[in-house]
Amino acid sequence: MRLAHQKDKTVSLFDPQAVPTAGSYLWNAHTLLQVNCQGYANAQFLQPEPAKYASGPSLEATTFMQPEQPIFEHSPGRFVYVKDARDGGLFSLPFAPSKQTFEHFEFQCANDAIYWHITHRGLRLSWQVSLHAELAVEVWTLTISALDTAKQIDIYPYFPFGYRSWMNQSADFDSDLNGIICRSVTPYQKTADYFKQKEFKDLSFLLADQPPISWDARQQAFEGNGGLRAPQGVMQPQLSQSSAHYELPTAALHYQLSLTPGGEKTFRFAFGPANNRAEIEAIRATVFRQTPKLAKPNWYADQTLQMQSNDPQLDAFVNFWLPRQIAYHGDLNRLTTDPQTRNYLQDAMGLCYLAPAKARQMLLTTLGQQYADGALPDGVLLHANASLKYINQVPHTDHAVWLPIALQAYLQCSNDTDVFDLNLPFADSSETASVFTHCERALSHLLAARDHRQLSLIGQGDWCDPMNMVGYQGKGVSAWLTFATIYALQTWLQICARLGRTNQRAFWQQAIDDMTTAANTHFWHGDWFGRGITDAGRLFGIDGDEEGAIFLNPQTWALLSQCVNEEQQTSMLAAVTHHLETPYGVELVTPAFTQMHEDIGRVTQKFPGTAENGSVYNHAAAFYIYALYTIGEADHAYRLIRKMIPSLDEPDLTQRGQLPNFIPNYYRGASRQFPRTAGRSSLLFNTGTVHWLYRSLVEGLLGILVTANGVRFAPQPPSTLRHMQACKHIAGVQLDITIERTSSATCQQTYVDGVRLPQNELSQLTVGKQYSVQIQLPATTQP
Ligand code: CEZ
Repeated sequence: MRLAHQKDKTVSLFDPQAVPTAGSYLWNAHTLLQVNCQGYANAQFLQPEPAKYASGPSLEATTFMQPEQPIFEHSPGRFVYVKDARDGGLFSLPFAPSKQTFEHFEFQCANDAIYWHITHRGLRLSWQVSLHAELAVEVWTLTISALDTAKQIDIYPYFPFGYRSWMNQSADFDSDLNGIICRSVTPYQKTADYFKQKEFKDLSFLLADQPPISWDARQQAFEGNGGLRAPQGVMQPQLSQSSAHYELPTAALHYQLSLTPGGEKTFRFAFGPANNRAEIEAIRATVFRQTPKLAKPNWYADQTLQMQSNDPQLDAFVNFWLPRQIAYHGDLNRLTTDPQTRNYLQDAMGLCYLAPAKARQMLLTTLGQQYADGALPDGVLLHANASLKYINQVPHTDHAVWLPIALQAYLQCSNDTDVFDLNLPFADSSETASVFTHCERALSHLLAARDHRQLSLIGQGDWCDPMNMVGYQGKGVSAWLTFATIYALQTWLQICARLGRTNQRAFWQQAIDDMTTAANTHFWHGDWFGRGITDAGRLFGIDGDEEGAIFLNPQTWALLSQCVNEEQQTSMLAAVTHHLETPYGVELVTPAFTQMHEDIGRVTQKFPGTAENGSVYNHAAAFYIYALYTIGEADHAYRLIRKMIPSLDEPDLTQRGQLPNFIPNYYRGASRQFPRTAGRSSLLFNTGTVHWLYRSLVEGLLGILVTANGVRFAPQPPSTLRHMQACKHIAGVQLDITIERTSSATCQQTYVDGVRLPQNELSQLTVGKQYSVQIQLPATTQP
């Protein structure tokens, strides 16, 4: 049997031991639940800062979401022990903690639920979870049926709360609520924090729809000396009914059932946080209704690109999981209340293709927090009490780059030119100015941060957050940022042309020309561009550097900003393919750094092959894919898209450790230095990758280029593709596109409703109309 398969917007895995890290995620407006196939779970909710209601066995530092989170024996999870009363045989659902081999196992990921379907010891069991539509509550359902023989079984739902607080933690069974309630106090020391934390949901609960025959709320009483594979509690006829008094709290319930052959029994449980007991009562009343309102993440099914090609795995990912991941970013802002400005703008860019009105709001929110001197803040505050945290306390130089890029996508998807006339405030003055003026100020501010050579200063970091010591003394410059600034200005000029506002054109063009010359003079070295010049004047990221000899980003953005001649382009592409491409995509830098370089910074201290230190950092790989389409490298771009999406085939799946239901922020790189781990997924689905991939598919693969006059079609399918169909809503119209290669075409021919389009351009779109577009491309010599 295959290890995994996908159909009807679901992906399934059939062996938890082969890919133990495979998982999925569900969310509602303020809650995220990540669960892996073994049953380990990580849930967070916004109150409005992110918090947990179940934790690991030691108190965690508060931090942002981490890649490759380790799982250990007592990691939080949602489990059920099942004991055969006849012979005492014990196993656990969905796999951990007992980790037995099942006769049949299926872990199935869908949009609004995660399911396990298991057959074992004459029983059919299904374990499934959804989030409540509005509340931070997980709704779990267990269905057990006996196959051919009657069964006497004991079942023990087991939901550990973990170590909640060193100040105060306890748990007890509440027979009126019919559940275990865990109380704790989020640790604090400053008096002022008391008033902020009063409203915190410091209670956690496990509620059941039917009364158990026994229970345990004390971890140690339940586990005893048996360990989690065979806890002492389940070995006894009854659980000990112990409460936890400043002891590790847990929630274990016990039921007994007799099933006749074919007989079936269903239980429902609710798990989540609350501020007080009355709130739990109300939750109980809603959740145990006949049909509770469950969250159905909106992935904008009616707006999203739908394609059918000869690559069903790609279609399945693009038609559902990809827009779902974009939608997640738009709904939860990566579980922060101060998303990095660059992230927020790119999240808005992705949403332009699915929900332009929402993207518009995000763009305006950002501009409303701009300073009057043009600077964009390091993070966008999404809540009245939000503050800049973690990385947002470090000034970064690149935020303005993303503004015209996101605005251009917005304009293409909406045709809303009026937005540029809207008046908005600034964060630090009573002045208001139009969106257009806000943008010009942001770009002027970006340009002001250049050195005497016209190269962009890097300060304490650009796109690469941890590249914090190249320019902290005020002199170091970034090649990536220089090219990105040129590209941002070019994009802005295109927007200005579309708006018919060309008075400043000469000024911006001069900056573009000066910077292009400067970048070529100072950054080009051998066959590719260096990454930057340090405070001490060292050009790094060049051939001959023992570590960090070639970086992807400067090459990508030099291509995007058209700063290269043909010869440079050829040598750069060859260098990237040769040095950076792996079976899992293109690495960000190679060789990965193995020691601290004090003139580069913190990035060199990350473990080689992880994150920005030489992983296949998908965000940057997606920039590269997009750039490849801008220079007509269709096959090359397609090859890298395919490497970015995990496949269903065993070696790839087990090496990445992830199903094709999201794109992680990175796959381990440093493939020459650490081949064993190369390709391993970070499992973190917060990433700007998805937005750039989506844009690459719409503008590159399908070649839907919205212009001031209409749409120009310039598809770039790979040469292996003979025929494909796609439907996309964009700029207020529906495009049903057929692309096919035929030997009768010598150049691209585009027909709309049977009439050939001059220059492959459809002008004067009628909003609300559906267009049938047939595109014929010359046949290729390849298979
Ligand atoms: O965070 C991302 C940032 O969210 O890293 C990208 C950057 O462009 C994104 O805005 C590249 O640096 O070490 C750090 O501080 C890093 O900044 C990481 O936290 C990194 C992680 O991968 C989290 O997604």
